Amino acid sequence: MSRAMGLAGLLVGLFLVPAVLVSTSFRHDAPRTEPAPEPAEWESPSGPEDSLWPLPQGLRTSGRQLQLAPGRFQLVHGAGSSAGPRCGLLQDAFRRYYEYMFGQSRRRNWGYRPFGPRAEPELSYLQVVIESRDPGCDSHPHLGSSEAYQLTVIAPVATLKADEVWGALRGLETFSQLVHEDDYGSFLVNESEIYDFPRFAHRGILLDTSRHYLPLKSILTNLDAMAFNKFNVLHWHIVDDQSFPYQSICFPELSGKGAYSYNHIYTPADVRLVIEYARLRGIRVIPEFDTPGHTQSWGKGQKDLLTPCYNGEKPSGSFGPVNPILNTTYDFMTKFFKEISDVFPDAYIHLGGDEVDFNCWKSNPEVQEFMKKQGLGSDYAKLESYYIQKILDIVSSYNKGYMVWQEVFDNKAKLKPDTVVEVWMERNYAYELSNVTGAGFTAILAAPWYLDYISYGQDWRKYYSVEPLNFSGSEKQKKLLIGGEACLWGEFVDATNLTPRLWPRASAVGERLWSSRNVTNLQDAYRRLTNHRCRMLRRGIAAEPVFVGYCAHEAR
Ligand code: CP6
Repeated sequence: MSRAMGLAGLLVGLFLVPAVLVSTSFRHDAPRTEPAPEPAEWESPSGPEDSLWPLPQGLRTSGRQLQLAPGRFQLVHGAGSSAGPRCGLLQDAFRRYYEYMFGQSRRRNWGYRPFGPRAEPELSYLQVVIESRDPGCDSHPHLGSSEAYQLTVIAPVATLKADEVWGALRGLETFSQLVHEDDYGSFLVNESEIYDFPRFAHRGILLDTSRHYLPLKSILTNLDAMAFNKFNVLHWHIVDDQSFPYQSICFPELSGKGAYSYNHIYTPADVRLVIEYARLRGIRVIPEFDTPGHTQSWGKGQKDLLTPCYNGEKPSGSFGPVNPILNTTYDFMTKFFKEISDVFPDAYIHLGGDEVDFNCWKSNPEVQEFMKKQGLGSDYAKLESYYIQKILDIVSSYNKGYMVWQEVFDNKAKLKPDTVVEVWMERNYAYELSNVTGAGFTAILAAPWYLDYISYGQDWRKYYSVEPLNFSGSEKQKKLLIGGEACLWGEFVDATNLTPRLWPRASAVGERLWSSRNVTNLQDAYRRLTNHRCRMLRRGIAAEPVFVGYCAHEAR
């Protein structure tokens, strides 16, 4: 299946589905407004799509159920697939998803209902077919990766087709969400046809490992949860004012002096592990090394990097943002970002540039002198742009793209056309999106999705109800909004509360960024989200409750 096949192809495809799909309800992004299906099919309050999250773009299910026998059912490579048993990424995913579907039952040692004359037909295989010549088993996902897939569940063999392994990963997640266990311990799946692809290419979660150190385990668990919700970018806000846990190879003093302790660090091996664990789940890791502000911790291990602040004539003893007037600053940054470019395989690095406090620069006589000499007047935003542009040039020279926070655009730094501008300020964010895309830049929306901020009640509804494309602009501008991020800043978050604070609230953002624009029914979302949250619990994610209620498996 190629991208070109598109939705039209899907529709044609669906009408060619064999007659076994009796009494179907075709549900393409539509809330429940279609003609009522056969009553018998719907007497039970739950349908097969009742726990799908995020909702696929095109979905058609039948009331006919198939049974899966954990001892016999297999995930296999289909004939004609460009991937085979040597595709470690898929082999790993097969093992994982088998475990998600049947793992608990095996541990409980429950059998399945014997197949009697009245039993459902058996589904024996899910065959996975990668159609692109290069499946991408050993590659890293990137902004242009295809995550589209087509899933056909009809006895006796279900088929999952995708261009690349990334789509297969998304399809395996969806298939695992279709399989449910009934009260007798049987595993059932409704015959279905799904064609699916993401609405936005960049669907991120920001984790902040500076305000509090996050143990590796927390980060990996979060990557699992991200895969369950079809997120594909970990924005790793790895260092900030409070601590520098990244253990640099060239500059070990940065974490040596700037980390909270010798143990509160990410070694090169830790970083590699995070990147590989993410890759196996189709998740990119974009590191953020935020400068020139938010850099207090950098100063401890790198002499003269930060600007000395002055109290009148004399240095006050405190330090401000990175010192933009010294050559040594750029020598350091050149080496540092060379290392970062090598360590992190993603094509993008986030360079920060947010919330720069100009007071220290203003107080420093040498900075004032430099401003005069450079003809920057008293416009310190121009000094910030001067600095940022030099950093951008350094990073470009390593053939990396970059992301920046919106201030860098607001301060009118000269940006390469493929710069990604992340819009984070809540005030007038639609207007900002309009300006950023109007200037021809790619944008990412974070402003309405600050999940570290909590309040009483079901705030997921607020996150869910955001329509990212509600800003004024041409069609061309709308295409420049490539996605969004749910941000979990770390001031009040560590390993104790990370998971329940993020999930399932971030799931709301996940569906907004994956599913079709008209998937907006809050009642329908509520029902699916509560089920999805129970599934996350079963899979070991301590997601907080959506509202009052229970999960079936809790009682066992
Ligand atoms: N840290 C960094 C932060 C924030 C930003 N950058 C932030 C600002 C305001 C809110 C939440 C987070 N904690 N480095 C801004 C992008 Cl409300």
